Amino acid sequence: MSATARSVTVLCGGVGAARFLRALANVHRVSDTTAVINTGDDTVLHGLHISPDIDTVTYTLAGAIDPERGWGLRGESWRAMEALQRFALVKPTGSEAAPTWFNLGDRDLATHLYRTARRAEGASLTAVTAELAAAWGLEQQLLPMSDSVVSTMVSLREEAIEVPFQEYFVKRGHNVLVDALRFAGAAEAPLTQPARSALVDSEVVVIAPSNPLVSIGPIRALADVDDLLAARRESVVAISPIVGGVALKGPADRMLRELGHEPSVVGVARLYAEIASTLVIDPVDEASVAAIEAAGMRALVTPSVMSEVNVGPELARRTLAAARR
Ligand code: FO1
Repeated sequence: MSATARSVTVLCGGVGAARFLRALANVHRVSDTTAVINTGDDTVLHGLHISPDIDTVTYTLAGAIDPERGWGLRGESWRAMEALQRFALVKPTGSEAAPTWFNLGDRDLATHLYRTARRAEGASLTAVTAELAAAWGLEQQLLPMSDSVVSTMVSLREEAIEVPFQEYFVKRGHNVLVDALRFAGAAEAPLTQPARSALVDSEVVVIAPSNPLVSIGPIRALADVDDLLAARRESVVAISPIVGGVALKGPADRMLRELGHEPSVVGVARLYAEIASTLVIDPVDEASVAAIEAAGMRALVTPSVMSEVNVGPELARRTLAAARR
């Protein structure tokens, strides 16, 4: 499947993007929907290739996500993780074996086993992601942003070290001050051909309500992406993940502040003004419309908190309409 004049492409992080794609399925053909998904969060643990944002999107669209956590599978068991605890006492100092700070459910492990085995056979991440989506019966085209390794690295102020994203987010509970971000490998990582086609040929591009710095940032750091989006800016619409100065999920508000951005819809508009024409904001932020326009974007005011009943499909419908105006 390739992008067509009727298709919609969504730039995605994890939970917020997954919920938007689920809502979009009510108002747009799923077979004409492409998700280009951040892989800067990917990690290797136990020798397994784990792609958290791809899996969050896949499980959510399949109706299999754990709704409270927003990651992993619903009704999951944790026998493998419990069994790993046995080795904690015998593990030599300095060994990285059997980490238990990153929780992999028993059935979720099957996804990582399959991805890792297929990668070892030489399959690209794009191919494996499509196979996993097909296994869950999905019709959307799910694409990793690149087949090359890109790693989001986070500089921690107090410890004065740089760590891979999951060591910041999960190991430290994103509870520490951040100094800087780096997307290692991004400058040399090409967009895949299907991802490029999705960005160039689709009718509409939506930037999902994901963290602009660590979810959308790695996608934008790939060569050409900002230029491709800027060239079609009129049909690119972003949905703010910040509502009333607070992140819908995760540490985006704190991270924006710590990295010198305003943790508000206006701060989000300043980050996206060069690549998107419209910012979708919740009525809570209506007073910021003039400031968003001053930052160079139109504002579309519509309820955007998708955990509230019936909000998602109307948000999706109005977002598409804004891109087509
Ligand atoms: N997030 C956590 O806060 N703790 C975990 O133990 C954890 C495990 C995990 C396993 C598989 C997976 O696909 C995601 C997982 N996540 C976990 C979520 C994930 O690491 C983050 O939410 C994203 O990387 C941020 O987008």
